[in-house]
Amino acid sequence: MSKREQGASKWAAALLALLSSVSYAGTAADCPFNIDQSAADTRRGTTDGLLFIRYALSLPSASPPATNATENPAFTSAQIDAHMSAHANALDIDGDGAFTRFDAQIIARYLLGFRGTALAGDLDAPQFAKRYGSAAFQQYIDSGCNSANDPADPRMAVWNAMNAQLALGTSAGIDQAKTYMTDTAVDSYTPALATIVADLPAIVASYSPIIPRMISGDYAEYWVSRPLLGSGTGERLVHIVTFIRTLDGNWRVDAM
Ligand SMILES: [Ca+2]
Ligand SMILES: [Ca+2]
Repeated sequence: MSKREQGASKWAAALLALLSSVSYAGTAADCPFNIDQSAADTRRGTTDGLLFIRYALSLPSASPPATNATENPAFTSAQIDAHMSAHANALDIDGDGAFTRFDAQIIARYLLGFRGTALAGDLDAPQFAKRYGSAAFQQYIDSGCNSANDPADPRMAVWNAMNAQLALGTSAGIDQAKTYMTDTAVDSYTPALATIVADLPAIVASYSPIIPRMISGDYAEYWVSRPLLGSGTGERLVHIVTFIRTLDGNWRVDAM
């Protein structure tokens, strides 16, 4: 094996190790779907699925017809509440930060055997959903509802990649950063970026992380703040960064 081949082989081994470290180990059986805590750990749409929907609608868990339909008539509302609290992250199927009737609906459908586009093909993704669509929901559940496996927010990934280039403080970096912008943004910001190229590392370092404000279809707005120059009291200016999903399917910064 040549030196170059040895290098490539080491690189491939390192890549494999990295990929296996972020693997989606787990199965749907790891999802905390046995909400009625039946002894047999059975997960049924007509019992557990119904209880998830009742919980999301704030209906009393332990009143009929839920009790009549459950496999474990002895459960209490307190047990349901404890289960929901203990598994809040895993049960947030769309990853919008809360357990809502949307999550309940997907869980109930899954437990009733809906797969593929039948799982969510007729539903719009909630505003702040990190996971979109039937395939993403099914993969999340099939792999054990482990939110630690969540992919990065695609808009944050674009923002961070663009800023990593701007932070180089070079015109080559600016050119690379433009690949993360819409044509409109490139037209708007190219002249300004050229005049502040040397200051870019400090400017980028002063930004806060971005926070989602509104996501709707192919348009998204995030908050970002930066220190107010000359403020002795730590005042910060808040800006809105807008993203557009362009025709190639990639999110790009449109205004900042
Ligand atoms: Ca059950
Ligand atoms: Ca949710």
